[in-house]
Amino acid sequence: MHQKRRQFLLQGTATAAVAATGVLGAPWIRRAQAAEFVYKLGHDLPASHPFNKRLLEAAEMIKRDSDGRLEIRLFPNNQLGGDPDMFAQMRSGALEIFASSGANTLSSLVPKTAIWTVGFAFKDYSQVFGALDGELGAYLRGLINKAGLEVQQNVWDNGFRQITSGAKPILSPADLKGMKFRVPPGRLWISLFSALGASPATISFNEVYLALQSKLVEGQENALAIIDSAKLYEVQKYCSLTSHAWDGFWLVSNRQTWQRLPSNLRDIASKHLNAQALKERQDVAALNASLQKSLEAKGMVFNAPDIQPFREMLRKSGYYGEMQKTFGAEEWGLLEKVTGRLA
Ligand code: X2X
Repeated sequence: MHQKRRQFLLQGTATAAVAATGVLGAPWIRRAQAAEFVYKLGHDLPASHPFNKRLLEAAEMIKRDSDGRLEIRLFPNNQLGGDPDMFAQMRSGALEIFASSGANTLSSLVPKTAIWTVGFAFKDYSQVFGALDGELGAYLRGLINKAGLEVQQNVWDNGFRQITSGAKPILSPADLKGMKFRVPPGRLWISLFSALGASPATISFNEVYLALQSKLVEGQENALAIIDSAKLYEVQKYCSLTSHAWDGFWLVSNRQTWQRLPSNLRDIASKHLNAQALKERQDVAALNASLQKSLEAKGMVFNAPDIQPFREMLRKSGYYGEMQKTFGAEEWGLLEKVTGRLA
């Protein structure tokens, strides 16, 4: 149908077209320009974050290579709702693609995808992507597929997470004791910050700025690229460089929705989404390495605490043993293969 319409437009003049269809006002022009498939992609990061920028580029390339047949429309910044809402929309097919942190909403359906939240597991990016582009990633994608979802191969980077606070800097676990502390929705985030002595509350990202501003919570943790792009420095004074956990995003769709696309369009979309994910990883790593200065210029005060007491506290509280049980021997083995022994 689409092909015919294009040929028709190429061959015919406007007059001929109007005569042929018998329609005045040429509404066919608009129809001819509309994509055959319009897929929404929802996520929780600010539009200025490299995540959104690289997705926009992917969307342009997908439109170009599909001859305009597939248009991916981006909805950043929780425009479509909080993460749990978007996750439900994606499962029902109302939202075609959702960028889900495994540790966040996806783990409500596929609990083991939260494994990358394990505290102080990854030491650097080579470990992170060694695991996620390798056996652990393949294993997790298998579980996501079993749950009826399609997932793009490459994980996008959210970054190593740092702790911010309002009233006092966090220099040791003692400073976290009893502190009302925001964590993303997800049981494992609660386990981690409870084990560190804080009093964690799950709050969807779109409500974090207000929750900090109104002092509903006193602190939170996120990567520098988010602290900057979501302007959390306006409502938090201190930043402790703990890199206590790494986080990323999978692009997920419900299977029927994804398979509704003809296979050549699926291939085009996956090719560009996966290639852009690799570029985004570089952007985020570079930003996280360079943002401290500009955040300091905006008034944040940084410290780099010794992380041994934090790890020690997790060990003593039995956190790693509990995690090992939660994830199971096979998954734990795949993680430790890359990170070395954690427990
Ligand atoms: O909610 C968060 O903190 C965020 C934006 O980092 C995630 O999506 C996990």
